[in-house]
Amino acid sequence: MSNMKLRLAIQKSGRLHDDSMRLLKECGIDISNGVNKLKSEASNFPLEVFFLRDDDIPQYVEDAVADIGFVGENVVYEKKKKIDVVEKLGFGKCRLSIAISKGENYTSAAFLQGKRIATSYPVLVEDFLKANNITAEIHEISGSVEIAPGIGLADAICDLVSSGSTLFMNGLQEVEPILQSQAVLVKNEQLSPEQQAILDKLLFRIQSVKKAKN
Ligand code: PRT
Ligand code: ZN
Repeated sequence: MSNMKLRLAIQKSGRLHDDSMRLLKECGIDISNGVNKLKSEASNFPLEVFFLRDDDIPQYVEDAVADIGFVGENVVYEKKKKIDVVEKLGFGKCRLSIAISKGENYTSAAFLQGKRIATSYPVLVEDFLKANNITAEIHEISGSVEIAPGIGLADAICDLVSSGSTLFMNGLQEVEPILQSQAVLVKNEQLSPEQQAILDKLLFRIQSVKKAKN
């Protein structure tokens, strides 16, 4: 028997962490999750888990520092790394949407022509604008995007939405979802047959867990 382990990258802390750990547990995989640990090994499955910032996961998987990762589709498609999306995981559901001030009237994407849009997702917003033949100014900001219109920094924002209450509390209305997102399993494009065999076992368990929930 080989002692090869598949290396999985998951979010260290944040919205996807607990659900990622729970999914592994439901797959019958035991991982000790020491606080402040960078990595951990499963005791009963050939898996090593790396705890990382979600934004870094696509790069680590492309570079084969990790073989697979659990990460939001929003991050996968924003980063445009050469990795494969293998399986939807059913948690971390949200949408990336354009939002504008409550009083304003949005009838189509043409509303955005010549406007300033604040976002942490410049690549996905640019794709959306191009697809709609619109020219607008994108202001990339890393957090608290929803306050941008209120302080005069932007005419519109593009941010993740789940319940909608953040938008509501900031006097904004969601007008255009541009991407539906959830956590997915991604993999490096060049797994060895041995690594792929371990992944297939993991996928079989993940699919069983998903089926049991339906
Ligand atoms: O530290 P690290 O870089 O790893 O974490 P992070 O702060 O970048 O990400 P984190 O933990 O906030 O989110 C991780 C992932 O969770 C995202 O990339 C999405 O794939 C997913 N996800 C699901 C969400 C949400 N739902 C969500 N609602 N990520 C963020 N939000 C934020 C949103 O940005 C806005 O500020 O929640 C607010 C809106 O929520 P509602 O319910 O008020 O609409
Ligand atoms: Zn992040």
